[in-house]
Amino acid sequence: MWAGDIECYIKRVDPLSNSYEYIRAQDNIIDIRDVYEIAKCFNAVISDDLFNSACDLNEDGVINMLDVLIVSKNFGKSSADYSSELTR
Ligand SMILES: [Ca+2]
Ligand SMILES: [Ca+2]
Repeated sequence: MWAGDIECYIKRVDPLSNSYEYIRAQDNIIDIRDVYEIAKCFNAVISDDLFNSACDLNEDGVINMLDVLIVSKNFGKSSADYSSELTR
């Protein structure tokens, strides 16, 4: 998947029972939910309880603007965009 698709809570609907649950997963699209995951642990360093390694996209041990930039670079992309990128 594109860098920036962070594991977050997504709604999974069961059409048979018409019920839903929230599961923690990557949804294969870079959107506002991925930005939100970074916002929740913004400025955290690797020794902090708040630190989420999934949000440290450049793996430098701190969640900051550099990680946000990686998300913004791929913002709006989904797995369906792979083929169009490859043919450019
Ligand atoms: Ca996502
Ligand atoms: Ca980082």
